[in-house]
Amino acid sequence: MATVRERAQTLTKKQLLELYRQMVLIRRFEEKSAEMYGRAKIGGFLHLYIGEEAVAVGAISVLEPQDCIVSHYREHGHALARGMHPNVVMAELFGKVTGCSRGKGGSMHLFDASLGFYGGTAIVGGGMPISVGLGLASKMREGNRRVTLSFFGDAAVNQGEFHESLNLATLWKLPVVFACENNGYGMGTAVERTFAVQEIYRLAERYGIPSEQVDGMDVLAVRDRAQAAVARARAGEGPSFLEIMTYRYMGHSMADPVSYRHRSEVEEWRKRDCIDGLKRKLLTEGLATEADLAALDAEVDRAVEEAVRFADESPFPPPEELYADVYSPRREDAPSV
Ligand SMILES: Cc1ncc(C[n+]2csc(CCOP(=O)(O)OP(=O)(O)O)c2C)c(N)n1
Ligand SMILES: [Mg+2]
Repeated sequence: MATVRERAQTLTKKQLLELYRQMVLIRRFEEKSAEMYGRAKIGGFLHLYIGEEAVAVGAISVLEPQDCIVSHYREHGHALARGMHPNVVMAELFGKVTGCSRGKGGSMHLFDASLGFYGGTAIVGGGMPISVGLGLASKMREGNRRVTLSFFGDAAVNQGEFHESLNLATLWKLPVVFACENNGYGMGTAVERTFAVQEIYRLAERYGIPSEQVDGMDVLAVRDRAQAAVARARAGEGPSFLEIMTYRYMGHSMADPVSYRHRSEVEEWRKRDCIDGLKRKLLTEGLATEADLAALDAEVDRAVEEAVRFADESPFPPPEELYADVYSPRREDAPSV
């Protein structure tokens, strides 16, 4: 097994600590969001990413500023890893006007085109065709300079869009990296109970897409495989498919009593926790000290507290904003039937 030092040959100490900081930020942010939900500061649905941090952080760490990300409704971690400010994310969860969608999107609709962050969508599988569109635009206008990283859950694979998107992305050799976050469940239904073929990446192989399974609890493994996939896309070699094996420690949403799995299963996965794992490796290989990591932990705690203060003190959108940014075609533009 390669050491962190060998695997991360191209990473500086600063970069390794940044991967750690981002994973801790997502973890603390999500824990605080759960607390704020309990205090009714956040309404509607809330889907937490706790346990899956290495996926977002590892994969997004290889993107360039011009690249695009398309995510699903469990997307706070992707937005934070892309550099969306925690204040802005928390404000959106609180429904405040200082949020990225001016408080009218909420948890499932984080969006910021200036970061190349194209949602946040509540529709399972709905992001994949958008990724293909972004990929087509990049190919036609920019010679594949802009790569799209498309995140979706295991359950999205059973949607029609999955097949349509993979087909067109291969046919047109688009610069899209499909990142399937296989966390073992679609709501309360285990993957074993829904898939005829258990290894999801094999489905993508049928479309001629280079596909592989990746350890989603190891941020460096995710980064490594994402790097290869992004390089292929940028070189005009077309899409790749990563089945990233991960696990959510919490329920599907805050409303989920999690009666479909045993606690011992969660405990087993926690033994391979991505933050603990990186921390252990950094310390044992002398790449960081306890003090380095404690300083980052404290910095993150302050940032999350500040995000809550910012969100709490921000105003709700004013009533006159109700119809702002609502798309409605004018009657004369509507197609005649
Ligand atoms: C088209 C569509 N069908 C059904 C739902 C209801 N639904 C919400 S989440 C979910 C499960 C998705 O699981 P997965 O894609 O594995 O993502 P995870 O929650 O595990 O991250 C379903 C079926 C939906 N939002 N959209
Ligand atoms: Mg899932």
